[in-house]
Amino acid sequence: MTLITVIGRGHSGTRAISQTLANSGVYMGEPLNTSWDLIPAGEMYDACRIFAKYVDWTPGWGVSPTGLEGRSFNWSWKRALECEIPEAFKRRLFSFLHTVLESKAELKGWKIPETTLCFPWISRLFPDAKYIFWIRNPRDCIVGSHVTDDLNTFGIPYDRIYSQRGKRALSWLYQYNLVQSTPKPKNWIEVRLEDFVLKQEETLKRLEEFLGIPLVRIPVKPEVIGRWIADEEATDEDPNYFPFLEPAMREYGYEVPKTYKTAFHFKKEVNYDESKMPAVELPDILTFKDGSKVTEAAQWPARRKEILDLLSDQEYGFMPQGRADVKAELRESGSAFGGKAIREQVRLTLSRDAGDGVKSRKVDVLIYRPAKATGKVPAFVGLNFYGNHIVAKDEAIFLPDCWLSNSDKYSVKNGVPSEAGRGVYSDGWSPELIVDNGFVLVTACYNELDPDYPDCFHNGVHPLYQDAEWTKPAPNEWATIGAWAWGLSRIMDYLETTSWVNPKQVSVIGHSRLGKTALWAGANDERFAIAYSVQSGCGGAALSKRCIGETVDVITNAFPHWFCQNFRQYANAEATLPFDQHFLLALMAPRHVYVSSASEDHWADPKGEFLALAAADKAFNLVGLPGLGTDKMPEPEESVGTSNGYHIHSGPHAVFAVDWERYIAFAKHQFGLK
Ligand code: GTR
Repeated sequence: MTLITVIGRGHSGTRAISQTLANSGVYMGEPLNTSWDLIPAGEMYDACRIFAKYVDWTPGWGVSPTGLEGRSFNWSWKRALECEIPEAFKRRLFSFLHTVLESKAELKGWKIPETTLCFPWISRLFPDAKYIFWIRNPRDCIVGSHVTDDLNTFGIPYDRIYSQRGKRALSWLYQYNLVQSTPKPKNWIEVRLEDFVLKQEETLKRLEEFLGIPLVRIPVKPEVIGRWIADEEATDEDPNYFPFLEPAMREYGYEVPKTYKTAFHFKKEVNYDESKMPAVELPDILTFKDGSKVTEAAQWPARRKEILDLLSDQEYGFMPQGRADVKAELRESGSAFGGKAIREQVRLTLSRDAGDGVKSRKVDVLIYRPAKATGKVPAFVGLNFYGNHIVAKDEAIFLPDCWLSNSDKYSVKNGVPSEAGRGVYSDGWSPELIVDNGFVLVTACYNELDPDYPDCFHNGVHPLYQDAEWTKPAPNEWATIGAWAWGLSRIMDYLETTSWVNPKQVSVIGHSRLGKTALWAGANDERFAIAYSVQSGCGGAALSKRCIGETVDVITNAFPHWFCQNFRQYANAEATLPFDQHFLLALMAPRHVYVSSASEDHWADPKGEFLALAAADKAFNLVGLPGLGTDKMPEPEESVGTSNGYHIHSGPHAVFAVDWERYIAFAKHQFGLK
């Protein structure tokens, strides 16, 4: 029996060799489509996604115009090459190939373009097969669309690139690199489509020798070669050449252009002009799904649940079900701020068994609590961007060891933090002010919970809820904002066990994307007494339907991992949103919510943030609270509100001590503290 495997990225012209094989008496399985592909391919795709869970990748540091520097092509297949092939993979692959595998034919084989997405395991499972590696000039491959264009579809992370063809080219490169990084099977031949078409006789002779069978000559069309030359759809943003293809092209003897143009940048025009704003009609917080009206406080829990389910389903994804174990270990403690505070550094280990063994993730939490406090005191809990050491100039704080993005301001180079970052954002966290006012500050770096880049949900806390069969998120499964918010709740689990936090007086707070996170944490976890949104903007406090500043389209393209997939359907279709962000703020009723904006932060649409909070009053009023109590936006530096609060500082997208003074005053007021 001879088994023949054709491998080659989609659009390599593998149809030509499959047809040749099929016409030469090789059984290729069934049913086959017109490209001689085995169908349906669902099981094969899922098999590829299981392989992808064994691929490691770190994002690059920014985008450069050439598309080379700053970009990461560093996928690592070490784990995939060394691990035992998972049963879940084998089951899916064998089920996809069953007609071929069960056939008694003397000559059989298959062609699956997606083989190049899991080649190391295919070659290990079929070491004796004859492998035909089909190559084609990548410039021709990327002119047309293919199911593998966006590697994310198959669970493989990559540097964001907005160009469609850029995505395709990266996918080409990935598949090529993966094949190159795999030990070659003993029966291996490489064939260029160009040679098959232009030098058919010579090429088929080589193939006949390799396979040991005669092959029929099928008609070939020379015009399929160099089709990029007539490519009229090429633009600067979607060209048919990318410089990162060069090494592979040289290796296979394809000519590399001397000059080329690429435009990687995503220049999306956003609107800041209210006169150009679409008409905004806000869905009513107090109307049930079935159209009936919510008229009394007793109905609020039911309506609240409907809203929470709606936002889970359509925007942030549902939080996972089932408890995770939280273990706390005190790593360090000492005195800080001249004896006014006790500093504690606690490592939380979050663990869970999703059905295939316990997985865990650690989170290093920094705590400052008032030294003179007797009994349990209120607390602020919030995630930080660059590590706990940025919060205070305190030598004792451990530098973070999680993934970090590069930043000059926070002194992170090539992902490594440095001493110079200590206390860089102490104004924005104001730990001493917090402690002086009798509050505890609790913080951790958000990347510990889920590194802030699109990784197809393989890292961070998501795997705690994925078993060996998990292949891809459902369209309404939790995403990265969900993971961060979930982590805040786990920190809350820990705080409830301490002797020094009053669990009824814990506020959750966050800036920008972490402000979105704080609101979502408060919405899901009713233990948080107050949620503070600081310049959270689109997907946070700001109304999406206004389309001022950042929009659903922009945010879901730039940060596809923050929201669940369902949210993307509202990109450029905000009018069809069955909710807006006032629903999110309303979820804090009957508790409290505080929104703060910045006058120069047009990207976050300060007015849209204020209007959402004002519109949420309906829910608070229903349960007998005054809420914000005004729909007149205050001037900068003026605070408004009663049971909810709002202020806008004059200045940029940032947090200052003067903001903290207001947050603290608001919490004291709500908690009846002096
Ligand atoms: C921006 C993003 C905003 C905001 C901000 C931040 O790039 O567009 O939604 O969240 O990042 O988190 O600093």
